[in-house]
Amino acid sequence: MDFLKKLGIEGTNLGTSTGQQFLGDEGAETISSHTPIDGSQIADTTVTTREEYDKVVAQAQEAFKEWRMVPAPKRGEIVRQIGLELRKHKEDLGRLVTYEMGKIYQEGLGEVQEMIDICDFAVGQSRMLYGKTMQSERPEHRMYEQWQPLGITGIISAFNFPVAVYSWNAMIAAICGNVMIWKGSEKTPLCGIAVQNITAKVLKRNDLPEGIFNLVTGGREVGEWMTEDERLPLISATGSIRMGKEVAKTVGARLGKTILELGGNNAIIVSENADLEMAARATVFGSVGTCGQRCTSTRRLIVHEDVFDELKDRLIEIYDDVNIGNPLDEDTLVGPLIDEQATENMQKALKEVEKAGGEVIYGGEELDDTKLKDGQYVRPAIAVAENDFDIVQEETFAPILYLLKYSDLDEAISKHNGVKQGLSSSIFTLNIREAETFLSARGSDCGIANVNVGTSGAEIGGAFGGEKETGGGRESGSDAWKAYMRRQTNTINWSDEMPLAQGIEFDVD
Ligand code: UN1
Repeated sequence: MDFLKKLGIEGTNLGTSTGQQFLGDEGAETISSHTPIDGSQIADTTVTTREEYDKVVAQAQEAFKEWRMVPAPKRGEIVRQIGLELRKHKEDLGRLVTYEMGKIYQEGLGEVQEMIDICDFAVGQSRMLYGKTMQSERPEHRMYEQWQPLGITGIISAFNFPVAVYSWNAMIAAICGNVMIWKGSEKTPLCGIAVQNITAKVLKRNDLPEGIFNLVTGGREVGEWMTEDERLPLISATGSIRMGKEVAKTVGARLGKTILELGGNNAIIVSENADLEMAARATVFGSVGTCGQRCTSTRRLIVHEDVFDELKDRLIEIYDDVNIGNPLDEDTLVGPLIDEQATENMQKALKEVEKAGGEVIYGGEELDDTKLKDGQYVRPAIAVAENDFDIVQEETFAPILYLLKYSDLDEAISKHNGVKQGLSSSIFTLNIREAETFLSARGSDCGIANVNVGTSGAEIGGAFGGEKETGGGRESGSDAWKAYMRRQTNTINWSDEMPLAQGIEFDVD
């Protein structure tokens, strides 16, 4: 396959890299990457050994000594070149994302576009690592703060956004002066290698040292080496709440820093004052896009009783028109789930809704006729449910949309906030009082709250992340860069006296 070759993917790939070269021998333990499109094997990747891991950390520590002293705008210039390389490889990398992860090609391209966008953002940010100046209470003293890099940033990313989430972290961390160790998902190792090949080209061209952008490959064990490792002051982890709690505990025990971007249970409130057609379209993208495997996917639709039936019927109409199949085909809107386990989880969830007293009113079945060999194709499901069903309280990584009914806005907001997660949220209404209430302190409790915009598909310019069990971290735009740096407060005395703060007299003569 041409695009694999162009991205430097071979039959067996080395899964450990210090930036410009890959480590290891081809006899090492490997993991196989299978495409969810038809279950066939794409290529193998070696798993990082402990010895290789320690080599990577040592190399990263060395690189940090040099990289931290490169002026931030010059670091931005390297990220600018990475953005240009990504533009050149957009189609090939987008295709690999589709091939290895299963999202449709349009979304694969969108993911690479997010990488390009964050590169552009980071280039600008590299000239804007601003610190404040303060007025000292002492005469002829100057006070200011400056931001310094932390060191090695450990990045643990998930299968569903195998390249974009890495770059939100890596490009911002890089202009801040950090070096990276990245462990992607075991389900998408080739995406990591392809991105590593792209950044390596830029590093080589600029005579930069090994060890700025590093890659390790493996499962839980490799992740634990990172979270336990005091040489990694910051761990940014994306994944399940269960995983995030473990990361928080381990990194917290050594007083390291974390950025956690964990599960969501995102809802849209649709008021009787909504433009229902807009609400329906946003809901469908949010619930069936990426086959329901975004952390921002719309899982709950909280609909006013006056428009409940109308919206339900319209949704079923649109769902009926959605093409499910090979994500590389242009007219497909829903590709496969990542693996068999995901299909099982979906089936289990649907059974639980019925057991709790809800009703699956549309879809949910496995599509054997669409099955390309072992691809996991399912029809997205709609279920009428109650917010307090155990299964509705959980994030099932599959295209299931729970319909909930409400009669007044306070009730809708209370249902909306009545889950443990707090990532993304939205309201569809043309009524300004409802919109502003939703955005107010008594409204949505999520990190992202939108009006007449769905829950998924955030732009990179905003800070991305959520509250409660979503983990509290913020990545990507706004001032998320601050989490990758340490704040240093500086006081300079340029007088010929030694006055103390708070007017304390301490005469030593
Ligand atoms: C994720 O699912 O982990 O807002 C990230 C969105 C995308 C990112 C999702 N820009 O849906």
